[in-house]
Amino acid sequence: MLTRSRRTRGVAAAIAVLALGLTACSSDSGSESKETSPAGGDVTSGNIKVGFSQLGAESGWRTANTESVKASLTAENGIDLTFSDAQQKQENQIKALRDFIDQGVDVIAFSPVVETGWDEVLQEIKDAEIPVVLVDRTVDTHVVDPYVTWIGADFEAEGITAGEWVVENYPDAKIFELQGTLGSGAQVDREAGFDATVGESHILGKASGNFTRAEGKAAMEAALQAYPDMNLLFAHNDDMGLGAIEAIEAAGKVPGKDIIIVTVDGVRDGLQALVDKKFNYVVECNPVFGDQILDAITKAHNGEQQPRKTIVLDQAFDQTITQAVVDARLY
Ligand code: GYE
Repeated sequence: MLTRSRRTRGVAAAIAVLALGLTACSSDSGSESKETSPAGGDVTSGNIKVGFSQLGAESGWRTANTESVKASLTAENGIDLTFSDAQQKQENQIKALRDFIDQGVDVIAFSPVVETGWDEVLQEIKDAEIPVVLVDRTVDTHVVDPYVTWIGADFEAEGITAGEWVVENYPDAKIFELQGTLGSGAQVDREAGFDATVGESHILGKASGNFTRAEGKAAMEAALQAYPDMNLLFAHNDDMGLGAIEAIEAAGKVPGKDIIIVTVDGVRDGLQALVDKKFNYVVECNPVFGDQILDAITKAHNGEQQPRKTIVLDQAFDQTITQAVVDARLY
């Protein structure tokens, strides 16, 4: 039997993100980095040793999430952090997790790039009796109780919210869907929620843009050729939608008019595109939940009870958004 962590749509279960304030962090070169104390020395005694495997740096969302994690998992907050960036490669992530086991960290936190393929390493972590805090994306594994708690967004609800807006405003839409990284929780669930809401018959075609601007642009260029009737794009994140704008303009069409654009995330550049009337609707996915990750890690280390899942609350924006809202955005 597969055990799969499914999210409920219940807003009652949702806990709003209260974490505020980002600090600037130098971007990671892609490999492991040891966070040090302000004085520059390694932080050790008394702190909780945490290995955090981030899946990559593919999007504005991911950059903001990494900044939030690094701002919260500090020596001052009782954490000795080893941070590792897997550059969207599962094999890099599995290697980082094995390194964390070898280092004897107290808690492992990670955001899995795709849902499957974790059975072996999760079992190894379990055998080493290291608690796992799952961040953002989800896993699909045979391992029983693979993690203590999961914190992330309700991706299926995000897809449904996007789909409901389309059904209400463009009931006859001919849709092209730019998918995120294939097999990731964010792709699988956003697509399921959206497709079920708008109805498969409205979807002309789909292709993955791997959650990046460059691949989103390339996939959109091909789609504009393949589906000349397309009049609405649903992109699984802002970055791919922003890449698509370039492809649409290069093809002599007007984004936001000839092709209506609906995206997920709500990073500053995405919301700016909404103010500029190039995007039409953006479903938020809030990446700033480092404080909740800190709380979950501390509780996991102390063996305290905590909810099995915490859903980060999202909202949605249309073109009535003001420049002031965009300017006040934290990420
Ligand atoms: O929407 C996208 C990022 O997993 C929620 O990953 C995250 C997604 C986010 O690349 O921009």
